[in-house]
Amino acid sequence: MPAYNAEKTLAKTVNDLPPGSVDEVILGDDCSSDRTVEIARTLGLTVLKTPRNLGYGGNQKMLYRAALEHGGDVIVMVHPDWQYDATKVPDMVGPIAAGRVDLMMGSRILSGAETMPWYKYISNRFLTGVEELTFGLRLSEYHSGFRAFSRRLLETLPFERNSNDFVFDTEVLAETAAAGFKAGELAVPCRYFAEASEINFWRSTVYGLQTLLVCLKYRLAPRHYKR
Ligand SMILES: Nc1nc2c(ncn2[C@@H]2O[C@H](COP(=O)(O)OP(=O)(O)OP(=O)(O)O)[C@@H](O)[C@H]2O)c(=O)[nH]1
Ligand SMILES: [Mg+2]
Repeated sequence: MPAYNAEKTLAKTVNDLPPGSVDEVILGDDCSSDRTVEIARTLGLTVLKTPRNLGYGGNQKMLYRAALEHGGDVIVMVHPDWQYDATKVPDMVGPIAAGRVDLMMGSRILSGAETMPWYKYISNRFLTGVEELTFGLRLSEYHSGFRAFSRRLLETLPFERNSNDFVFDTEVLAETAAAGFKAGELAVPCRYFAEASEINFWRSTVYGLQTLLVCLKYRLAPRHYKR
């Protein structure tokens, strides 16, 4: 769980994990200014802290490194903002554990995206269209904050090279496509409320433009996304 000021929603997200569905929950704290770390310790999570505020991508790099070191076979990433229905973790892990795919995406679009604000829905659909034409992973959305990876995939992708910002998530999918891994998806209901959606319009726009740049770069020179 890549966390940044998640004190209000962390416990709810952790409590949604079906008992016995995961061996370890690792929380990466990117220098939150609230009680995220205290709450995570109370909940019994493994807590890692970034040395300084690295950003969402930098936080994930630290987490995937740790998940591999700790011996994870299937590694699940879910935002601790209670936006995605974390009761679905076993359904996300299943197809990977069975060896059918190496990446699973929790799709808000497949579940109807009813609560998604209209401007997010439209930009998600547009960017996903461009990404599908570029990467061809056959996904209904490329922007989910609920993902699962096989160990093999994380060991193969050169994710350490990626951005420390939000576009990290897009680069992971570009690398997944470049390496020829198969992806699958699951309909995952989502919730929108203040604490679950704090990225402002400007940062969303920057993320959108950076995503388009990744697509362009992939078209021109896919080797950038290969190990
Ligand atoms: N390191 C870091 N992480 C952040 C920051 N802002 C948000 N995050 C993380 O990024 C996740 C996504 O941010 P949100 O504000 O939930 O984004 P959103 O508007 O819900 O975007 P969607 O989930 O795509 O609809 C959060 O759950 C945090 O884990 C930040 O400034 N720094
Ligand atoms: Mg969110």
